[in-house]
Amino acid sequence: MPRGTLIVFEGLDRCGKTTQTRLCVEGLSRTGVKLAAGLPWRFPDRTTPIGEVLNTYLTSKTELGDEAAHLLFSANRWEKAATIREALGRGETVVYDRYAYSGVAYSVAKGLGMEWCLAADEGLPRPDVVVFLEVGVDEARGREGFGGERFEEAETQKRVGAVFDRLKGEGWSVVEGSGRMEEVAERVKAVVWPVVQAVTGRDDEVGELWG
Ligand code: NYM
Repeated sequence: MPRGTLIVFEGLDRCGKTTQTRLCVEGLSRTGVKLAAGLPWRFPDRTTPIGEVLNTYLTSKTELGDEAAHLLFSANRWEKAATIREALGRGETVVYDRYAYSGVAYSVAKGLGMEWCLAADEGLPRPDVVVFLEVGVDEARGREGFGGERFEEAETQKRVGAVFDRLKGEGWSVVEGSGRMEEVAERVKAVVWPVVQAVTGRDDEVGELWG
């Protein structure tokens, strides 16, 4: 059976990912693409036991060392890895708000080594497309809600953005995230739709990070 497509959205805090993942799912459901239940899915998934710990960390109710935080963010993805593969295997498309790239970007921005950070997520399902919503730090910080959680301050965001720049590669589509949300959604559709069509026509296995 043809597998589903794994679509990932990445970007800085307040870049519009949450809105655009929702609009992307709505757009895909109108086209009749078979979708996993309850999309968009997101990382961190704060509903699992590990996710609850991450939530208390992100809302500054607990402290964690940088290494421990990194491994917990990664473990939060690993506890979903089988679910993702199963959905894709049933031919369902999956849309994620953040993935392993965020894990690496935020941890390397804190000073951890790139290789060490990459290792924890090695072997996770590889996205077919990474939509990176590009919004300048100055624009993001002016958006409602910026500053509510740990890391939401300009200097950290600039460092995170610099690591994302190093991660951009094959399979990434950088989409200009400023402008009206409908315009951004059209730009997203222009990069996502051809990938969904291409994957639907193939009968291959889902790949693995960091291949
Ligand atoms: N974050 C997210 C990490 O530091 N590492 C990760 O692996 C992931 C997935 O969590 N500031 C950070 C980035 C965000 C925060 O994300 C929560 P969101 O999309 O605001 O819920």
